[in-house]
Amino acid sequence: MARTAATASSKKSPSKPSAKKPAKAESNGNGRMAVVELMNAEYQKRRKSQIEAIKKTDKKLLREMLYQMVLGRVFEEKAAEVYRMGKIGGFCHLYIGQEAIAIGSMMALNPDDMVITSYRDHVQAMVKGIAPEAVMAELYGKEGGCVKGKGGSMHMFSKEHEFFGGHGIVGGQIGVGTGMAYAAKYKESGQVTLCFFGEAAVNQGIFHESLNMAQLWKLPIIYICENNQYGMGTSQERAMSTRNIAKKAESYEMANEFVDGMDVMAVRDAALRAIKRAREESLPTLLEVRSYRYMGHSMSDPGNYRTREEIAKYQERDPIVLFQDSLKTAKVFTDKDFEAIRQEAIEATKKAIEFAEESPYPSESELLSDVYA
Ligand SMILES: Cc1ncc(C[n+]2csc(CCOP(=O)(O)OP(=O)(O)O)c2C)c(N)n1
Ligand SMILES: [Mg+2]
Repeated sequence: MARTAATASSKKSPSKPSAKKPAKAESNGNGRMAVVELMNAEYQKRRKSQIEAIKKTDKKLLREMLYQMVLGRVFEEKAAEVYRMGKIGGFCHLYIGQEAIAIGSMMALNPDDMVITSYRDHVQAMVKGIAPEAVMAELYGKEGGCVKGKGGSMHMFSKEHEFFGGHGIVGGQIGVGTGMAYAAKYKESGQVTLCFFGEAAVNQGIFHESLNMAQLWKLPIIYICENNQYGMGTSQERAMSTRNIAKKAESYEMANEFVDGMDVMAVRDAALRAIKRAREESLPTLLEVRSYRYMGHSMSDPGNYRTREEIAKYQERDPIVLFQDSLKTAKVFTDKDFEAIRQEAIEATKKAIEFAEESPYPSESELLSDVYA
């Protein structure tokens, strides 16, 4: 099991629950800075292995992985811009900074494998094959969206692409995803399920109930906890008695791994191991993938629970910058290639915006179709 110094659980003695006001960002800042310093040092040690992994991976696949990461970033930066212009209404949760998790894990799947996630779903939807046009039009609430403009940001979905949402109830998708894996096993379809959720969902009963059943019934599922360290404005250390989420799987005798979510090749390696376990032995895995959310919880988050310095510190180990650095050192791509990939992503995003702008709003006759109550 891959472990890092940064996962060591806190030595703090249990303290009485206090009714005092939440700690200010400044006062818990030092501990958080120490964690990122440790992760940086750990990554530097591991960098050689990332380069080795790159050398063993097909160049075309590496290009596609980088393209999808850059597309996710450029697409969401544009989504934030048009949101501020009032073109997108309702909630909008961005994935900026977490791209290595979706790309590293999902690009290790077969096309007919299944994916389910939370409301932070735009990038996962695109990696699963839903066109950027259909995702952007969905954000705009337009007819050309992947669910005809009736789902919006939180509810991307496509049966054709085996992408089962986009869920707004924290942890809700863990139960549904477990059911999907049960169905795949029952029907002997050979499909593997990837089920993403945030670290705050781990405190819910459904996480524990689902993991217990998945191990008991030997389900082909990979639970991916995207630990971006915050659940809305609450940091993990204020809400969870242990920092070590991967270890929780051991209560159910389930395979588990801690992964650096800023390192796309490390995520891919861990995902490949878990997918093999699911496909060949029909066994579940819990992956805790540690990353960091650069943006607010949603577009309406003022972000006064953390400092700018903390965000900047994590951005020093940006997953796209780290990947490009290693690709360059391994002499796979040059700065010119990186620029071409970026331009391609900008172009795809431009097309998506044009499509969304031109697409009509759903007609009134659509109001009650596909609605179940
Ligand atoms: C059952 C439930 N409780 C509370 C909420 C309100 N809520 C929405 S997002 C969120 C935080 C979730 O954080 P996390 O699981 O870490 O995911 P992240 O947003 O960081 O991706 C909360 C409490 C909800 N949507 N559903
Ligand atoms: Mg979180």
